[in-house]
Amino acid sequence: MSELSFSELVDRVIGAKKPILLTHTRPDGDTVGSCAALAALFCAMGRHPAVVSPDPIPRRLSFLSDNEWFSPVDKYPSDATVIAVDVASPQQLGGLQATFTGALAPAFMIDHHERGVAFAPRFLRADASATGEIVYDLAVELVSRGALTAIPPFAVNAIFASISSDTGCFKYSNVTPRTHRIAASLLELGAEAPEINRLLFDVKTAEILSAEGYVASHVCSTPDGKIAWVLVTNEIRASLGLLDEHFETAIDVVRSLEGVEIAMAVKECSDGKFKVSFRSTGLDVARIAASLGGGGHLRAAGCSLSTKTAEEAAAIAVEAVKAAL
Ligand SMILES: [Mn+2]
Repeated sequence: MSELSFSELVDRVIGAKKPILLTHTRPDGDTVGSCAALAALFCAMGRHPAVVSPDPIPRRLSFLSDNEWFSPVDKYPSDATVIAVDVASPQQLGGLQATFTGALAPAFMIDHHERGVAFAPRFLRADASATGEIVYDLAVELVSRGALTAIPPFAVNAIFASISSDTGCFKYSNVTPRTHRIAASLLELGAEAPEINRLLFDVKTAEILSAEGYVASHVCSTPDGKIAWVLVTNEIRASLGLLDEHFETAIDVVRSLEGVEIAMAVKECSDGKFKVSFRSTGLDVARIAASLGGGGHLRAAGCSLSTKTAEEAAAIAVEAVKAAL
């Protein structure tokens, strides 16, 4: 698959008459925020965009998705321009792969995952902290080319949300000087940063607090305390009356434990496999995840393992980490 230059990307965005934007599975603030921002840009250009997600959008992101663009569509026009946003691999389209094929196959992708797999012509900026940084560049370019008179306020907020989300509120190592410069420009454009950050990071539902409480008291670790993990099975979720989406911050709880260098969350998925997420303070976990058939970023990656139990999946992951340490 070809790699697009930035100007080719802008041409394709301007040429997209009936845009359909796709998020990745288990949608996060970057994929949802970037899609919402792009939808607002398309709308301002007189198009009628739609956003489609393979999984439900978490409630805490409803400030980005509670709008007409995210409402279900009965039938997609066969001449739609389908754009995958922040989707690193075809697997990350989940159940959408079956729908968005043939005439509806993605026309191009916009992404920042260094070890992603291109399944359509791709614009990739691996040094971008979030796909939102690319959407920001796009918005600025659309204005300078005269395709837009200004960046709509909703897009300003959605881009800010996508970047803040993927950088853990500007805390992770993926933050660059450019990330802050873009954030500064967004503030100058009126981004409601305190409220967005409060919604993304400070507000937790009772269910999420309860999930974090469970995780905090069930962290396992190697004797040296450097590798730590938590197991989240269907049985555990059912016994707590919680859903998978309530455990999204589980890995953050694990990594907050003093001395932990590699944190992992092992979660049983609906397909019976176990999804292992990795976070590290320095070790290249993208490589470890790739060796187990997954992928991701240097310090945040994941893979899916077909073991019988969560314990077996954790054991495989721990061995892979130990081998890499
Ligand atoms: Mn992202």
